[in-house]
Amino acid sequence: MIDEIKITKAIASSFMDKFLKGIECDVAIVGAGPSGLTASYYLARSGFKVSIFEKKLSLGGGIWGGGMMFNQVVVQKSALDVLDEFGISYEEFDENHYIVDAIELAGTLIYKAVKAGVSVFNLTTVEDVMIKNGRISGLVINWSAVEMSGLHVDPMTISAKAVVDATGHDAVVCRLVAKKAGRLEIKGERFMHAEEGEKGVVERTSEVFPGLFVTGMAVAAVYGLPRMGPIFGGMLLSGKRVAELISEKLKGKARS
Ligand code: 48H
Repeated sequence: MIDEIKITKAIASSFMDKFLKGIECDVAIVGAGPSGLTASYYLARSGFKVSIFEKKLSLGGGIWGGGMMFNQVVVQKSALDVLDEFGISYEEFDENHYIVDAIELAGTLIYKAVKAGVSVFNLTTVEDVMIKNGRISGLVINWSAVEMSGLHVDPMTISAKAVVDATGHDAVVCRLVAKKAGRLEIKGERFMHAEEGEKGVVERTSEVFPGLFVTGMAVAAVYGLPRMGPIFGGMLLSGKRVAELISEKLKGKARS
Protein backbone atom coordinates (compact mmCIF):
# COMPACT_ATOMS: atom_id res chain seq x y z
CA MET A 1 0.00 0.00 0.00
CA ILE A 2 1.33 3.44 -0.87
CA ASP A 3 1.46 5.85 2.06
CA GLU A 4 0.87 9.49 1.04
CA ILE A 5 2.33 10.83 4.27
CA LYS A 6 5.53 8.86 3.71
CA ILE A 7 5.87 10.47 0.28
CA THR A 8 5.57 13.89 1.90
CA LYS A 9 8.03 13.02 4.68
CA ALA A 10 10.54 11.58 2.19
CA ILE A 11 10.46 14.73 0.06
CA ALA A 12 10.49 17.22 2.94
CA SER A 13 13.27 15.53 4.93
CA SER A 14 15.54 14.79 1.96
CA PHE A 15 15.12 18.33 0.59
CA MET A 16 16.01 19.73 4.01
CA ASP A 17 19.19 17.61 4.04
CA LYS A 18 20.09 18.94 0.58
CA PHE A 19 19.32 22.52 1.63
CA LEU A 20 21.36 22.35 4.85
CA LYS A 21 24.28 20.81 2.95
CA GLY A 22 24.04 23.43 0.19
CA ILE A 23 23.88 26.60 2.27
CA GLU A 24 27.50 26.48 3.48
CA CYS A 25 29.54 26.00 0.35
CA ASP A 26 32.92 26.76 -1.19
CA VAL A 27 31.42 28.27 -4.32
CA ALA A 28 27.93 29.66 -4.87
CA ILE A 29 26.98 30.14 -8.51
CA VAL A 30 24.09 32.42 -9.42
CA GLY A 31 22.44 31.40 -12.69
CA ALA A 32 22.38 27.99 -14.38
CA GLY A 33 22.93 28.96 -18.01
CA PRO A 34 25.84 27.55 -20.07
CA SER A 35 28.57 29.47 -18.23
CA GLY A 36 27.27 28.76 -14.70
CA LEU A 37 26.68 25.07 -15.40
CA THR A 38 30.12 24.63 -16.98
CA ALA A 39 31.80 26.38 -14.05
CA SER A 40 29.84 24.30 -11.54
CA TYR A 41 30.90 21.03 -13.17
CA TYR A 42 34.64 21.86 -13.30
CA LEU A 43 34.64 23.14 -9.70
CA ALA A 44 32.76 20.13 -8.31
CA ARG A 45 35.03 17.80 -10.25
CA SER A 46 38.03 19.52 -8.58
CA GLY A 47 36.58 18.66 -5.19
CA PHE A 48 34.88 21.93 -4.21
CA LYS A 49 31.49 22.05 -2.55
CA VAL A 50 29.37 23.89 -5.11
CA SER A 51 25.80 25.19 -4.97
CA ILE A 52 24.02 26.70 -7.96
CA PHE A 53 20.96 28.93 -7.60
CA GLU A 54 18.58 29.32 -10.53
CA LYS A 55 15.50 31.49 -10.38
CA LYS A 56 13.59 29.60 -13.07
CA LEU A 57 11.96 26.15 -12.91
CA SER A 58 14.39 24.70 -15.44
CA LEU A 59 18.13 25.03 -15.75
CA GLY A 60 19.89 25.83 -19.02
CA GLY A 61 19.32 29.59 -19.36
CA GLY A 62 19.46 30.77 -22.96
CA ILE A 63 20.55 27.46 -24.48
CA TRP A 64 17.18 25.83 -25.18
CA GLY A 65 15.96 28.30 -27.80
CA GLY A 66 19.14 28.16 -29.94
CA GLY A 67 19.05 31.04 -32.44
CA MET A 68 15.62 32.62 -32.78
CA MET A 69 13.95 29.38 -31.62
CA PHE A 70 15.86 27.25 -34.18
CA ASN A 71 17.11 24.88 -31.49
CA GLN A 72 20.67 24.50 -32.76
CA VAL A 73 23.71 26.49 -31.59
CA VAL A 74 27.17 27.09 -32.99
CA VAL A 75 30.40 26.41 -31.14
CA GLN A 76 33.78 27.41 -32.52
CA LYS A 77 36.80 25.13 -32.79
CA SER A 78 38.59 26.55 -29.72
CA ALA A 79 35.80 25.24 -27.44
CA LEU A 80 35.59 21.69 -28.78
CA ASP A 81 37.68 20.39 -25.87
CA VAL A 82 34.90 21.42 -23.48
CA LEU A 83 32.29 19.61 -25.59
CA ASP A 84 34.55 16.53 -25.61
CA GLU A 85 34.97 16.71 -21.83
CA PHE A 86 31.18 16.66 -21.44
CA GLY A 87 30.67 14.05 -24.19
CA ILE A 88 28.47 16.41 -26.24
CA SER A 89 28.31 15.63 -29.96
CA TYR A 90 28.90 18.17 -32.72
CA GLU A 91 29.02 18.33 -36.49
CA GLU A 92 31.44 20.35 -38.56
CA PHE A 93 29.87 23.22 -40.53
CA ASP A 94 33.17 24.62 -41.71
CA GLU A 95 36.68 24.49 -40.28
CA ASN A 96 35.93 26.87 -37.39
CA HIS A 97 32.15 26.49 -36.87
CA TYR A 98 30.52 23.40 -35.40
CA ILE A 99 26.80 22.73 -34.92
CA VAL A 100 25.46 21.46 -31.62
CA ASP A 101 21.91 20.40 -30.77
CA ALA A 102 20.72 22.93 -28.17
CA ILE A 103 18.71 20.29 -26.31
CA GLU A 104 21.69 17.93 -26.05
CA LEU A 105 23.89 20.82 -24.91
CA ALA A 106 21.50 21.95 -22.16
CA GLY A 107 20.56 18.44 -21.07
CA THR A 108 24.15 17.22 -20.86
CA LEU A 109 25.51 20.26 -19.03
CA ILE A 110 22.76 19.83 -16.43
CA TYR A 111 23.26 16.06 -16.14
CA LYS A 112 27.03 16.28 -15.75
CA ALA A 113 26.81 19.09 -13.17
CA VAL A 114 24.37 17.08 -11.04
CA LYS A 115 26.42 13.89 -11.41
CA ALA A 116 29.60 15.78 -10.42
CA GLY A 117 27.91 16.55 -7.10
CA VAL A 118 26.70 20.15 -7.56
CA SER A 119 23.81 21.04 -5.22
CA VAL A 120 21.13 22.55 -7.42
CA PHE A 121 18.49 24.96 -6.14
CA ASN A 122 16.06 25.92 -8.85
CA LEU A 123 13.07 28.20 -8.23
CA THR A 124 15.41 30.22 -6.02
CA THR A 125 16.16 33.88 -6.69
CA VAL A 126 19.27 35.62 -5.42
CA GLU A 127 18.08 39.03 -4.33
CA ASP A 128 21.08 40.42 -2.46
CA VAL A 129 24.63 39.69 -1.32
CA MET A 130 26.22 39.50 2.10
CA ILE A 131 29.40 41.60 2.46
CA LYS A 132 31.66 41.27 5.49
CA ASN A 133 35.11 42.85 5.96
CA GLY A 134 34.97 44.29 2.44
CA ARG A 135 34.37 40.99 0.65
CA ILE A 136 31.37 38.95 -0.46
CA SER A 137 30.73 36.28 2.11
CA GLY A 138 27.39 34.92 0.92
CA LEU A 139 24.06 35.41 -0.82
CA VAL A 140 20.57 36.43 0.15
CA ILE A 141 17.99 34.06 -1.36
CA ASN A 142 14.26 33.70 -1.58
CA TRP A 143 11.80 31.50 -3.44
CA SER A 144 11.19 32.89 -6.93
CA ALA A 145 7.45 32.48 -6.29
CA VAL A 146 7.73 35.00 -3.46
CA GLU A 147 9.49 37.50 -5.71
CA MET A 148 7.01 36.92 -8.57
CA SER A 149 3.93 37.27 -6.37
CA GLY A 150 5.23 40.35 -4.58
CA LEU A 151 4.51 38.80 -1.18
CA HIS A 152 6.29 40.46 1.72
CA VAL A 153 8.37 37.49 2.92
CA ASP A 154 11.89 38.02 4.20
CA PRO A 155 14.73 36.11 2.54
CA MET A 156 17.39 33.87 4.10
CA THR A 157 21.15 33.59 3.60
CA ILE A 158 23.82 31.17 2.46
CA SER A 159 27.60 31.43 2.91
CA ALA A 160 30.31 30.89 0.30
CA LYS A 161 34.06 31.43 -0.03
CA ALA A 162 33.53 32.58 -3.62
CA VAL A 163 30.44 33.75 -5.51
CA VAL A 164 30.01 33.62 -9.30
CA ASP A 165 27.72 35.97 -11.19
CA ALA A 166 26.51 33.80 -14.09
CA THR A 167 23.20 35.64 -14.54
CA GLY A 168 23.73 36.47 -18.22
CA HIS A 169 22.82 39.79 -19.86
CA ASP A 170 21.49 41.28 -16.62
CA ALA A 171 24.64 40.73 -14.49
CA VAL A 172 22.32 40.84 -11.48
CA VAL A 173 24.87 40.22 -8.72
CA CYS A 174 27.43 42.66 -10.14
CA ARG A 175 24.75 45.34 -10.46
CA LEU A 176 23.72 44.80 -6.84
CA VAL A 177 27.32 45.15 -5.68
CA ALA A 178 27.87 48.22 -7.88
CA LYS A 179 24.74 49.87 -6.46
CA LYS A 180 25.16 48.99 -2.81
CA ALA A 181 28.91 48.67 -2.29
CA GLY A 182 30.39 50.86 -5.06
CA ARG A 183 33.91 50.03 -6.27
CA LEU A 184 32.45 48.31 -9.32
CA GLU A 185 31.37 49.96 -12.56
CA ILE A 186 28.90 48.28 -14.93
CA LYS A 187 29.62 49.52 -18.45
CA GLY A 188 26.68 47.73 -20.16
CA GLU A 189 26.73 45.28 -23.06
CA ARG A 190 27.45 46.65 -26.56
CA PHE A 191 26.19 45.95 -30.08
CA MET A 192 26.68 42.61 -31.89
CA HIS A 193 30.20 41.69 -32.93
CA ALA A 194 30.50 37.93 -32.48
CA GLU A 195 34.26 37.61 -32.80
CA GLU A 196 35.12 40.45 -30.40
CA GLY A 197 32.38 39.41 -27.96
CA GLU A 198 33.49 35.78 -27.83
CA LYS A 199 37.15 36.69 -27.34
CA GLY A 200 36.35 39.37 -24.77
CA VAL A 201 34.11 37.31 -22.47
CA VAL A 202 36.81 34.70 -22.03
CA GLU A 203 39.66 37.18 -21.62
CA ARG A 204 37.77 39.37 -19.13
CA THR A 205 36.38 36.52 -16.99
CA SER A 206 37.70 37.59 -13.60
CA GLU A 207 37.23 38.49 -9.95
CA VAL A 208 35.49 41.87 -10.07
CA PHE A 209 35.08 42.51 -6.33
CA PRO A 210 36.69 40.61 -3.45
CA GLY A 211 35.04 37.19 -3.49
CA LEU A 212 32.87 37.93 -6.55
CA PHE A 213 33.73 36.42 -9.95
CA VAL A 214 31.94 37.03 -13.23
CA THR A 215 31.41 34.63 -16.13
CA GLY A 216 29.49 34.36 -19.40
CA MET A 217 27.31 37.14 -20.78
CA ALA A 218 27.56 38.99 -17.46
CA VAL A 219 31.22 39.65 -18.34
CA ALA A 220 30.05 41.55 -21.43
CA ALA A 221 27.65 43.61 -19.29
CA VAL A 222 30.30 44.51 -16.73
CA TYR A 223 33.09 45.35 -19.18
CA GLY A 224 31.05 46.88 -22.03
CA LEU A 225 31.80 44.13 -24.56
CA PRO A 226 29.82 43.33 -27.72
CA ARG A 227 27.14 40.62 -27.75
CA MET A 228 27.70 37.62 -30.00
CA GLY A 229 24.35 35.94 -30.75
CA PRO A 230 23.80 32.16 -30.67
CA ILE A 231 27.46 31.07 -30.61
CA PHE A 232 28.24 29.38 -27.29
CA GLY A 233 31.96 28.56 -27.23
CA GLY A 234 32.71 31.75 -25.27
CA MET A 235 30.15 30.84 -22.60
CA LEU A 236 31.65 27.36 -22.14
CA LEU A 237 35.25 28.64 -22.12
CA SER A 238 34.37 31.46 -19.73
CA GLY A 239 32.73 28.95 -17.36
CA LYS A 240 35.84 26.79 -17.50
CA ARG A 241 38.08 29.83 -16.98
CA VAL A 242 36.19 31.07 -13.93
CA ALA A 243 36.46 27.58 -12.41
CA GLU A 244 40.24 27.69 -12.93
CA LEU A 245 40.52 31.16 -11.36
CA ILE A 246 38.50 30.14 -8.31
CA SER A 247 40.40 26.86 -7.92
CA GLU A 248 43.71 28.73 -7.94
CA LYS A 249 42.41 31.26 -5.45
CA LEU A 250 40.82 28.83 -3.00
CA LYS A 251 43.66 26.32 -3.19
CA GLY A 252 46.16 29.18 -2.68
CA LYS A 253 44.22 30.32 0.39
CA ALA A 254 44.14 26.81 1.80
CA ARG A 255 47.94 26.66 1.50
CA SER A 256 48.59 30.11 3.10
C1 48H B 1 19.00 33.23 -9.70
C2 48H B 1 19.12 34.07 -11.85
C3 48H B 1 18.98 35.39 -11.36
C4 48H B 1 18.86 35.57 -9.95
C5 48H B 1 19.13 35.50 -13.51
O1 48H B 1 21.37 33.95 -19.68
P1 48H B 1 22.12 32.72 -19.37
O2 48H B 1 22.02 31.62 -20.36
O3 48H B 1 23.65 33.14 -19.08
P2 48H B 1 25.08 32.75 -19.67
O4 48H B 1 25.92 33.94 -19.52
O5 48H B 1 25.56 31.50 -19.09
O6 48H B 1 24.80 32.48 -21.22
C6 48H B 1 24.38 33.49 -22.05
C7 48H B 1 23.69 32.90 -23.29
O7 48H B 1 22.60 32.09 -22.90
C8 48H B 1 23.21 34.06 -24.11
O8 48H B 1 22.20 34.64 -23.75
C9 48H B 1 23.99 34.53 -25.23
C10 48H B 1 25.23 33.83 -25.68
N1 48H B 1 23.57 35.62 -25.83
C11 48H B 1 24.22 36.30 -26.87
C12 48H B 1 23.36 37.43 -27.40
O9 48H B 1 23.89 38.19 -28.25
O10 48H B 1 22.18 37.58 -27.01
O11 48H B 1 21.66 32.15 -17.97
C13 48H B 1 21.56 33.00 -16.85
C14 48H B 1 20.67 32.31 -15.83
C15 48H B 1 19.21 32.21 -16.30
O12 48H B 1 18.80 30.87 -16.24
C16 48H B 1 18.45 33.09 -15.31
O13 48H B 1 17.16 32.62 -15.03
C17 48H B 1 19.36 33.05 -14.10
O14 48H B 1 20.66 33.10 -14.66
N2 48H B 1 19.20 34.19 -13.19
N3 48H B 1 19.12 33.01 -11.05
N4 48H B 1 18.86 34.47 -9.14
N5 48H B 1 18.71 36.79 -9.41
N6 48H B 1 19.00 36.25 -12.40
